[in-house]
Amino acid sequence: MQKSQSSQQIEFTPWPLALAESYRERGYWVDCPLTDLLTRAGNPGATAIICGERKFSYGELDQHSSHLAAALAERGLHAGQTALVQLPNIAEFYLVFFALLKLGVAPVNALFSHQWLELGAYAEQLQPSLLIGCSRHKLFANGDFTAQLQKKHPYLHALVLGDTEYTENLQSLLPLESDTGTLERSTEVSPSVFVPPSQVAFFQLSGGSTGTPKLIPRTHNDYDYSVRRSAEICRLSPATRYLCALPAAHNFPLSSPGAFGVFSAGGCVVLAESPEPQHCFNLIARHKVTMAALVPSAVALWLEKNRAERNEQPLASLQLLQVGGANFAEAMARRVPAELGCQLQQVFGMAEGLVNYTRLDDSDEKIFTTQGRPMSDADEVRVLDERGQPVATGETGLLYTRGPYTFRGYYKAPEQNARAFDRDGFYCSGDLVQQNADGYLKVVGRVKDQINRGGEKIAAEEVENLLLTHGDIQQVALVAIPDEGLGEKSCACVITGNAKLKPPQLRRYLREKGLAEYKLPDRFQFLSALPLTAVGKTDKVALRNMMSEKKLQETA
Ligand code: OOB
Repeated sequence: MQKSQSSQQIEFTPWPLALAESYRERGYWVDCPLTDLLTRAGNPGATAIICGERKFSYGELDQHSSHLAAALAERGLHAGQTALVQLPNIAEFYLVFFALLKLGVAPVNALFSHQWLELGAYAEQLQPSLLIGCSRHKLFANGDFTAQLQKKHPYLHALVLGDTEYTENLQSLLPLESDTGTLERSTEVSPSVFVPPSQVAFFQLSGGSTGTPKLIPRTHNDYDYSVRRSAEICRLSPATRYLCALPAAHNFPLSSPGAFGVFSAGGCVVLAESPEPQHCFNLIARHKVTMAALVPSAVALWLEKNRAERNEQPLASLQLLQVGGANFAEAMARRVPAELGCQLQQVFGMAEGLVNYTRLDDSDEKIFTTQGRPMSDADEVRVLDERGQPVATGETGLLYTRGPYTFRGYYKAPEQNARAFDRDGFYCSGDLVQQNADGYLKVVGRVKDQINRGGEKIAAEEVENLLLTHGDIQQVALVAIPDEGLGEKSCACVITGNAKLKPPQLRRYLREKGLAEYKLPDRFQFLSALPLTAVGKTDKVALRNMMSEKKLQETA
């Protein structure tokens, strides 16, 4: 049985042998499964997760996840399969994640804001054997979506957690704890041995710039290294109390250093439902949170709330605030230590791999004016012009990178991969950056056709393609418009023959197509023609300028 399971490996683009060997020799890859994170700090009694009124120790998390792995194995799930998981920021997110890692089933963790279009697209690509959702989400409030997916994927097992007592729901799948016989049996299952750490552990989600959302295979070795190194840079320890307020599945709160980094150091993850300031301030004060990670738009809300609190000191325990995911204005960066009384760390990362940090002992100037430098000495960064030539130090160019935790290819996407990587295997992130002489990066723009809406990424093409299926729309282009709160919002520039077409109709249309709410255009602009480039493509630069200069009468 063991043999046939290990032979079933999930497809991914491996690193070239010579590089892989050097990553091992230099100690970046240590061939440990990610599940080791739960026991690495060696204190099973310590609290790993606080979720509302519930607490889970490392021992419990380890045991619960082993039980779930065993229960799933009893249902026929095995290494080499994949799972589609969508859970909010609750302890079960990690419990399920570790159970699947132990079993060797590679999950994609969809964001809780995703709807059936996104989940359907992931299922289409992955052909998962398991679906885990939560009835708090409208997709799982009744059985329709699950039934629909099962019709397409007849071998799909489904597990939907109830809204209130999540773990109790899981217990129905798990052997009872009082049943020691079962306990022994389930702990015997240590399925992680089936998956070599050089193989895929799970899939990260790409922010995307194409029509369909892309999946990023992450191996145990590469992810474990990024987690270990990040935890080291951020000086995590058993005393760390980390507030997870961004969506738990996102690469930033998962591994930069995120919850996984905290687990590796034996600290505690305090789960927040959202970055909403009042909710977070209460959690910080109550649980003496020492560290948090936010996107810039949330920092703005925290600063505002903090000003209003005046004499209260809800953030007294907070030592470090990490900010990343989107452009962070220098003026706001300077306000973080001055007003929130904690240190700032800028983080520029991507689900595909490379993560840059300002270091804790960097000068204020560096911390306020750069997005940090690569976490690893083995990260190779090139800043190139449009002809692929290196630009001079400090000049603007496209960011290309490869390294021990930067992926080598999207899952089953050869055409996309041919465009995303150069001949040397460097991944082009689509970001325009400047690199100083000491390796620090500033993000100054992007060439990828993506809108960064407060850290949530929207692939223009995905929304455009959907709008083009509407009978009244002849042409469309989705562009970013500046927004004070979110940094950017989206504007759909539409050409239609139907003068009566209104934005609410179009938003409803997109919603009915199952598109996530954050991808619905914030504004619609009806035009008589789209500006074109010399070669006849839509000139998005010109369009963006037109929209942001508000030269046109707003129509939504
Ligand atoms: C993080 O990951 P993704 O995959 O959601 O988005 C990556 C993209 C980058 O290519 C860049 O365009 C943008 O988000 N970005 C930033 C930024 N951090 C990310 N743009 C400007 N300044 C920054 N500090 O967003 C992510 C993953 C791990 C850690 C942190 C962020």
